[in-house]
Amino acid sequence: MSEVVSYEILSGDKGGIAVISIDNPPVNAAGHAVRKGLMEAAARFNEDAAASVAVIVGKGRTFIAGADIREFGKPIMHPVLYEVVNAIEAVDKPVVCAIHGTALGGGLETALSCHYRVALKSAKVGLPEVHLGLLPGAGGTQRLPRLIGVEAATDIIVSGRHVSAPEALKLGIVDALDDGDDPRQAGIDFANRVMNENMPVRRTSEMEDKIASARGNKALFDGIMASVEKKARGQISPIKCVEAIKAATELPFDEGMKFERDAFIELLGTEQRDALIHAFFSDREVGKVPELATGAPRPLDRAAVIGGGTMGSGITCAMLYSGLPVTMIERDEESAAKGRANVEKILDDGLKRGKIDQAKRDRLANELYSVSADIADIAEADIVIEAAFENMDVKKELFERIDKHAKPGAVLASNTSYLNIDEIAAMTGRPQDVLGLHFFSPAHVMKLLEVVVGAKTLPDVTATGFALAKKLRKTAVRAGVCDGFIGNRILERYLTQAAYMIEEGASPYEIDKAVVNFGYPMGPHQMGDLAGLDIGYANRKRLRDSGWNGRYAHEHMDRIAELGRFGQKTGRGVYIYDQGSRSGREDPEVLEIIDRVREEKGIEPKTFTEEEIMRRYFAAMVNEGARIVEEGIALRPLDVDIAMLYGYGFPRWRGGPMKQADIIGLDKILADIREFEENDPEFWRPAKLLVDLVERGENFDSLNKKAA
Ligand code: 3H9
Repeated sequence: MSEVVSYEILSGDKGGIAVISIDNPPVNAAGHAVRKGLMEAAARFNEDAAASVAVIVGKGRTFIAGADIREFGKPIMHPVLYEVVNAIEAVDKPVVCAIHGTALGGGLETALSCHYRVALKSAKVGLPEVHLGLLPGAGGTQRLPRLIGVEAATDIIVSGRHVSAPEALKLGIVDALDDGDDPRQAGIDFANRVMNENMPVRRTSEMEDKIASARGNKALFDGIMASVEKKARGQISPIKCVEAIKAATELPFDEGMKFERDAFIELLGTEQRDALIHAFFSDREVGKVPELATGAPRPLDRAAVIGGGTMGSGITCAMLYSGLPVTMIERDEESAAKGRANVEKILDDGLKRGKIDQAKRDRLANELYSVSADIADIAEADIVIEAAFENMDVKKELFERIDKHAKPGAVLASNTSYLNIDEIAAMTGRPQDVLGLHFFSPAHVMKLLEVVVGAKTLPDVTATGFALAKKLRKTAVRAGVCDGFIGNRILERYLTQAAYMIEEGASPYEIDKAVVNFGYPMGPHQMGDLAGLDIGYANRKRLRDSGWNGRYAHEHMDRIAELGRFGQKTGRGVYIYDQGSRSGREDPEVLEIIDRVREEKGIEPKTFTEEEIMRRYFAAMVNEGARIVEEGIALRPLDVDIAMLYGYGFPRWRGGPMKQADIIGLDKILADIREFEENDPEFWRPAKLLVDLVERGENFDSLNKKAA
């Protein structure tokens, strides 16, 4: 047999059992060798007089995790998976699939083509192709509705979610659960049952009952399509999924398979597929940083957080949820009580949302969490995270005190979002133990953690930052020291560009609309209103107080904030929020404020198209991203992409700004920058890296590949 698929005969209760095992680590992806091996095994079993039932099972940690994603975009090699699954289903004797780990995508499609399915209780199944810009291309859209009905199948296919084995049993995706932890044995036991109970060959493709009521039901599909279109917001693949499921109800099975196959091939060629697969692999590459090769993480059994405000309490709860005991430090008893109240509010919210139950809420609040007004209580902590006011003097003074009380070997982190970690580290006698851990608000929710590595930070300290992120189920991105690190440095550039455009004639509402239509969940002004306009105001003030005197175009935002209009929390910001409403409406007074600023500056407003707005907004992002890579602040372009995807709402189906720039073409982005540079040379100096890449005919992804 093939190297990755083995075939053996065991004697069962009433005849031979052919055990077909897939062994293609790490996740048994159905690459060419696996497909070929399965095809041969199915043919062999069909002819094999020594076996009356077959079991297909995966070796190692999982059943098949899907098609081999690395093969997408390369020439197609037969047999393709849909040929394989059809061949398995066509076998004349019963085939059982034993599922453990995950049966995802092509893995579940393989299982659906078997005549029976048994799963370990811990297993998960799903069709996550939509997250890769695809649809299930090996019969998933045709077989799953036949097995469990159109509505349940649509939910699973369009959401791409993982379904637990118990739910899969309830829905009818699997026939039985096995209590043990050995999938091979579970498969053999089920095969014996098939023999003992004379269970027949049962082909999913021949099941028609569950789709009968959906056949020709226009209202059903119109409803599904309308809701999917609303959620998809620009994404193609969810729409194609619904079309293929509809085809399952309208066409004979073979024609439905062809419909699905054609749609799959069409999606394979899209930019969205390219972008989403880039995001998939970048998720995994971003954690591969040099320090992890040389430094093992330090212990992480107890933490201390300095500060109980919004950030401090969010970070505390993120750690409590992961099971890490936290001591919170505040400056006096009154602030300590406020800190506790902030933490309890988050935990109560978690309880309300069903994230935790009452017992867990009480254990986290009373056993894992404590608060103190004495900084000496950080003495037991393996990691101390300072989340105090964003002010260099405050932080310096705190780190001097932290240095006095933290135990030797403790990791000392600052949650600064802009400030120089090296200056902070220099206040201690152990700068090698200091790093930045930049959490995003709300810290118990947001996935991104920037791990900021200082000039003297030891590799094992950086490794501890990454280990903490993993424990908290966050995505860590390594960043070097500079004002704003990766994310906020880029944010500052595109917000500045937005402010320039407003000064020149665009309205904040036009900018938000363009950004939302690009795929962001909200525009920068909607975001500002949500976060609180007082934060940006304070940051700008900090910058100007520190002597910065470049071109300034945020006067309108300053004036809005100075009116006490801080956004949603005050009912008014750039938008007006009618009583209790979270979606704002446009405010004519804001437009008047902007008009007044323009008049004072003697600017004659001009109009902007949505395309003009996005070209400038996006080019500002890419140019700064390139500079950040060029300076080594980000290791690779993919680190910039991941930061913007997880911290700033950049649409995943565009892959991140650097990937999107590759897709558009770096020569076009550079041409845009050079065009803008003619009017504003100060802002638009093209990044050297961008110029070099264009000259060499390379792109950002070529840098990712070189670094791999
Ligand atoms: C599909 O099936 C299309 C079909 O409908 C139609 C075809 C015609 N291929 O995530 P991990 C690598 S589309 C290639 O760290 P975990 C991964 O890059 C597919 N490689 O482990 C990593 O490599 P490295 C639908 C893959 O335990 C290593 O395996 N399926 C694939 O945290 C370990 O992965 C999916 O979308 C793959 N399919 O999570 C499922 N999968 O070590 C995608 C993984 O070099 N996979 N790798 O960095 C997953 O969701 C997770 O990997 C899984 C395990 C949950 C399985």
